Amino acid sequence: MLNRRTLLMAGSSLTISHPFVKTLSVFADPLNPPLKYHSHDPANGEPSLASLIRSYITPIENFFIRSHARNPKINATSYRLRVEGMVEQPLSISLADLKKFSEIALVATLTCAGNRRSEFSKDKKINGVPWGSAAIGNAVWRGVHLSDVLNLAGVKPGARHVWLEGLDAVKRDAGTIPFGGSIPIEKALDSRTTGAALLATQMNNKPLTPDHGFPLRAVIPGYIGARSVKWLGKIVVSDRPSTNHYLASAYKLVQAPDPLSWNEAGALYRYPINGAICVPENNAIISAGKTRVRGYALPSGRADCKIKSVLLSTDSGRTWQQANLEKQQNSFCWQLWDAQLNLLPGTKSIILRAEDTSGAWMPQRVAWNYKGYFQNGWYRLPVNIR
Ligand SMILES: Nc1nc2c(c(=O)[nH]1)N[C@H]1C(S)=C(S)[C@@H](COP(=O)(O)O)O[C@H]1N2
Ligand SMILES: [Mo]
Repeated sequence: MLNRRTLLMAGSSLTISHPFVKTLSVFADPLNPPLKYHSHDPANGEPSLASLIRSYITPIENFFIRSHARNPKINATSYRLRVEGMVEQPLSISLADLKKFSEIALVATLTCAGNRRSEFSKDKKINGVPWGSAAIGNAVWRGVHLSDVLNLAGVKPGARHVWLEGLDAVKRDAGTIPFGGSIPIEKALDSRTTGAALLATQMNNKPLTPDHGFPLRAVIPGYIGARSVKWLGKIVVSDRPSTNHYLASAYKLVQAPDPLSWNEAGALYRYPINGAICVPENNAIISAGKTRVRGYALPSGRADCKIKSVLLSTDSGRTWQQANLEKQQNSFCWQLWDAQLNLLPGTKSIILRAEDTSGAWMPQRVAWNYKGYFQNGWYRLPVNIR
């Protein structure tokens, strides 16, 4: 079978011969290169930085994929979402039933807690997908409010957390477990802010693709990507956080992988401010003079929080220049920016730091952590100025 993924596995520059088309280059569009895959089974890929920031809304082909297991095969007709636990009335909801709830569309950025992980490896090696800075994307999500579904089921007093469980089977120890996690009940019941939790059937006005969670996924604006469970099969309302590995142990900031460290550390939910320089590329050879620099910044994932300023330095942080912020600005969404810098011969790097309206800054340095999460330190782009 010839598709993008098998082609990628076979190598990057395949040409196909055909009697009528002399030679057809498969990757004819240099403006739209496919994702760079860190692994194929499961699928983990990120776009090039240059293609990442071509538009405010990230096209599906440019949207990173982070999966812990193979895509489950789901029959949309027999598919049911189960809602159980501390509810008055457990529910079993088909895709047709979902259409009876009011339809909501919202724009939200999804980012992996491991975005920029590879920068930690300069200090000490880290296991896990070696993400660059493109494990992030901004999409239009369409679906229904999680709160509407929970209110129909009737949340019992004393409920504190809402567990979300996928239909995938992740290999762990001798067997398999579903990918899952939970969010606080307050986030799950939010229906007023643009940060309201969504059960999404569509991404950029198309049905979800299998890689992004067909037929239904959670989208939890402002939270690490791991809380936006794909291939959602079950929702459990509970008085305690999920016992799923991906809430109880993984996705925590620890220095060592021992049980005490895991238990002492809190689960990660909201993501911090972050940002990256996407153009020019790493180690680019650039002529001295004016150069356009572009990238993204992400405000902390809290309501009403936006990027306030993006600052760039070409002299190791002694002086800073403001970047222009593009017009489209929404909380829970990234901010694209650009700047015209005057690069002098001998400039070694361009440094970025950003500030948001909650007062958060990207810190100068982030301490190494065992899983390599939340790398949001000043972004340093090495350049060669000729
Ligand atoms: N069921 C399931 N949901 C999942 C995952 C997964 O492996 N299985 N990965 C999570 C992680 S870690 C991230 S960052 C996002 C990535 O979403 P995307 O692949 O659509 O970009 O999905 C989350 N939801
Ligand atoms: Mo992630």
